[in-house]
Amino acid sequence: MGREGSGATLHHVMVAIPGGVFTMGTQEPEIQQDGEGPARRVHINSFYMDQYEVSNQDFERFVSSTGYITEAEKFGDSFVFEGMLSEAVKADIHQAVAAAPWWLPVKGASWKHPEGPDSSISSRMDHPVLHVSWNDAVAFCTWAGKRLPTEAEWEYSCRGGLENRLFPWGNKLQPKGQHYANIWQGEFPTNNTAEDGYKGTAPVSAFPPNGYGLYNMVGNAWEWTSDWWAVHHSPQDLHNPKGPSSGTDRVKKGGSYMCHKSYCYRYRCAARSQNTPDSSASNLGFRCAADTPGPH
Ligand SMILES: [Ca+2]
Ligand SMILES: [Ca+2]
Repeated sequence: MGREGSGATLHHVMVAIPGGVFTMGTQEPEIQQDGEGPARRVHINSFYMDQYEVSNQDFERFVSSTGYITEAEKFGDSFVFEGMLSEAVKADIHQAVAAAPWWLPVKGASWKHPEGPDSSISSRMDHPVLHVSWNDAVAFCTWAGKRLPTEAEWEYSCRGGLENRLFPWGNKLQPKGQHYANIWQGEFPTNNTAEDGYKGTAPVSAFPPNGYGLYNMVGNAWEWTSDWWAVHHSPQDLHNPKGPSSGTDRVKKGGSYMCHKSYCYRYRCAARSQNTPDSSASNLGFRCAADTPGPH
């Protein structure tokens, strides 16, 4: 574990997750409308999980070998957090999301240009890839001989062998004053003090791993899962659940560097949120799972 998977082989690193039974969701939901409850006992077969979020370097390898074009590139824009934009880019934008005015649609924003055309990933190759839609994430995982994790597999992985804890490492946000995840310190959305060391994304190998050796399950970038979104959970679906058979949105887990307890207390294992499968944004990425490790 640790940093041995640096450089071109980062995406090789998967962890064998032992099968078992765990408590999925919570009886004490912090965000009721997200369907965090009820707590239910769920059986999970053994599988493999990427140790890290998929990085820019990983995604570049995929694009250079396949010529893949992401949905954000096809649409010509993607959502970027206002606090990360240059004045020049901001001056050009006249619409925002009414309920979340800090999200701006930026022309030319994509995985290669996370804050628009005047930005680049060259100093962030080991950071999580952003601006990838659910469809893009599926394309990457398929190419790598892998697949997206189900929500249940993701949450089981997040918990790292601990039962009924808020975070992958326990119930205390900062044991011994140490930062365990890349989230937001300060006042959202106006003042990001970056006490954890990162105003935006961090390298995918930053911060201590959880009990399964997985990094940044909460915080850094949100992560897509394979499930359709619903807030009511079937009491029958307790063995390797795959979620509803249809829907309009896909489940994302873990929160991001933009999450603060005051408005987005979603950097908890039981927390969940959703986006349409063609959505992309400057805080949303993914990691892959597999029944056996992928060939790449
Ligand atoms: Ca941070
Ligand atoms: Ca994450």
